[in-house]
Amino acid sequence: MLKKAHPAMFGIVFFLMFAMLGQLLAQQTLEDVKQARGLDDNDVLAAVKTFMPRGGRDEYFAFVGTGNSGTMIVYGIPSMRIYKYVGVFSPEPWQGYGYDDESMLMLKKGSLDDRIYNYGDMRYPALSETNGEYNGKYLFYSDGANSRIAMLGLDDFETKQVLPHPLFVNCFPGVAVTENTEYVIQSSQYPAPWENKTADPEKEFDSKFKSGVTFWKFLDPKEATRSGHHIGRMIKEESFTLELPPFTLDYFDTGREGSKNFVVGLASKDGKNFIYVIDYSKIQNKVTSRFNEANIVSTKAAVDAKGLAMIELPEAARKVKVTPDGKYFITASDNAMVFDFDKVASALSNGTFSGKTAGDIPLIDAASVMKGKVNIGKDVMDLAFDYRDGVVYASAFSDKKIVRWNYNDMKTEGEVSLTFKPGQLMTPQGMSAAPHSNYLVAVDKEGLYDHYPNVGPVRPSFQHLIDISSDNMRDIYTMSLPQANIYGSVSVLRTTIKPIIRYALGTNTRTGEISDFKTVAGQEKVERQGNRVHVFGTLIRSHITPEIVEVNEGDVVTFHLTNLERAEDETHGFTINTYGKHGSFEPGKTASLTFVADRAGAFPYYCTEFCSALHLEMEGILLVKPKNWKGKVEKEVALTKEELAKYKQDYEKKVKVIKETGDVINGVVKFLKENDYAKYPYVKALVEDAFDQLEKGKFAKENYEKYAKEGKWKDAFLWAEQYWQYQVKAADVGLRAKTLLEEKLQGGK
Ligand SMILES: [Cu+2]
Repeated sequence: MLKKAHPAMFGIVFFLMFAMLGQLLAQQTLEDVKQARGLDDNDVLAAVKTFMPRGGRDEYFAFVGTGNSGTMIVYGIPSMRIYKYVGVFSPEPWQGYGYDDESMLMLKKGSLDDRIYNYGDMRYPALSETNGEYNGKYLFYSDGANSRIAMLGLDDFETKQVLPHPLFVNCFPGVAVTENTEYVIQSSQYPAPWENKTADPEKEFDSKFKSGVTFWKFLDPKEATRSGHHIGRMIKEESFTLELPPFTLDYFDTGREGSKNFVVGLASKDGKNFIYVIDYSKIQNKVTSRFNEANIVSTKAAVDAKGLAMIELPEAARKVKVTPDGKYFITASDNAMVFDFDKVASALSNGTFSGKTAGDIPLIDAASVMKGKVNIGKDVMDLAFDYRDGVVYASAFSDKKIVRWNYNDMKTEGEVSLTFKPGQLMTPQGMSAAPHSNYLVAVDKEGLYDHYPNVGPVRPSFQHLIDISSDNMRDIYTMSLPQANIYGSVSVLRTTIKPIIRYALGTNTRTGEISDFKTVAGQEKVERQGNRVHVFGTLIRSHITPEIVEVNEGDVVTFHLTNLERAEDETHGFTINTYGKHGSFEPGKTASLTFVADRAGAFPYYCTEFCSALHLEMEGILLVKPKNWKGKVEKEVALTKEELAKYKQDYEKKVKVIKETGDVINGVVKFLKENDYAKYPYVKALVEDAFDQLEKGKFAKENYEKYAKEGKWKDAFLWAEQYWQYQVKAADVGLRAKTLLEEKLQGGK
């Protein structure tokens, strides 16, 4: 079997034998491990650079689309730990995304004809910006496959808006934003007809097929909504699309500072390669027609307004990116070409053109606006910027290397050889005015397969973390991403993003508004109008209320559920067996699940998220009564004297326990108050959670006291039990607050 055992294998075997003969339980030293695993100092250094100690936080959040899976992955740099998959263009069952009514409505409205697509094509995201720098509030994605655009809120890392493109049936799977996120820009990729969807591709290509660049107007409300956070919106009515002749469009970028009104992008037609240059400030008020509620600016109107020109490139490029200072744009091509924005802008405004291309779009002579070019290597794929003036990285795919060069002096500064063909590149903060410079992330293609275990013909996608903090650039970590076809990514300083930990009670998380179906404890109910049944329920450890719901076969049923939790990380899931419905309810969230009860029977519903030790108790039954079902007629059965006495006894016992639990809580409260708990924000939040639980239990206390007075011992006992549940939760959170406070006091921090 072990014909060609790796030398390290012998090392491990010898080490184990030695360990077994000697001190069996002695801890290995660093040197032991290095020797046993065949590691050198560089390996150890790489491991230390990416290791995240307990309590440590990554410096950056990175966002990468999964391509056709239609979801987004959030990971940390430098640990490269994956934190989350977020549903964007495809349903995502864990979050109930595309399963609850709210997200289904959003996804349906976001498609051409109310259908829910189960995939997407998402490659190059853009983060929202203020003055050209990331503000950590929103993230945008384009769906190349199904012509959609999406906005995610970074306060909760959820998709908030999906819109269908009113004109394109095909989009370039990338977006860019203007300097203050006034516009989110999306373009077509392959030309297609707009108004009349059908046209002959051979006879009518030049007359009926079109391409275009869309400026989606984005509004970020300055005032908080009732839910306490901001939700921006792309507004179709205030957006416009520049119509272009049938060019195939590719990657584009936006200017900043002096070039802030510009968009530059790649275009090709009839074997020729161009960069289109748009000055949107010149064309935004030049709408010439409307179709499908979309504002259209014709090519001619844009040319007349001096807002559109093209530059013919001497060789094809795979990217065009604007430098962090906004002075240049550079092509990712074997000879990287650096173009001067000032020169391009004056050629456009002075009408200094060298000819025309399709659609009478004026051509700017490339040589007259080019600062220069630098030979990088073979099949250059992408560029990324550093914080240092003029520093740029370029990936040479077929040469398996990344080159560091400087666009100020047009000289190369160094390179790193790789074991794979590098594709897309990313530096943290890299697509903003303020890139950082310790790390470079590169997409792996055709990495040597013996570097990774074989998992069949379809491989995971790999991204490499390259340490660029010194002249000695090194590939220090390989991250594998399953369910992902990786292209571009973006990354922002983690502290720029301010995530929430709970929603205002009753929040519709897609709109940020308080849901009409918000339900608070004690107000759970079932309402029926004909065959339409609305269940208003609540979720809280460790109950789903109501616990039994009876409907008739054929009823249209909606479960409107609210998670009453205020504690951190207390999400509850909800599913009804075999009905294909699933929801995720983060603390405070309200969402609805609608279905036709078309299958008779008794169907358990339960919490699908491991929420506490009593998680399994979160269950109930949906009884779907078949047509003509008689069932058992419930009669109020009077309790016997003995039963009543037993309930009274149980009740008194429970009240005693309540008193004891109350004493524990009071002791904790006393300790917390004596030690100024409010000075410690995290402790304070926990204490507020605890009081919140007690407050919610008040109605249960009122009920048990009332029933006890009336001598209704069964009801009194059941309500006392309910109150105690709230008390236990409050005590649990309170004790966690106490422990934390003790730690703070001892640690002196
Ligand atoms: Cu639960």
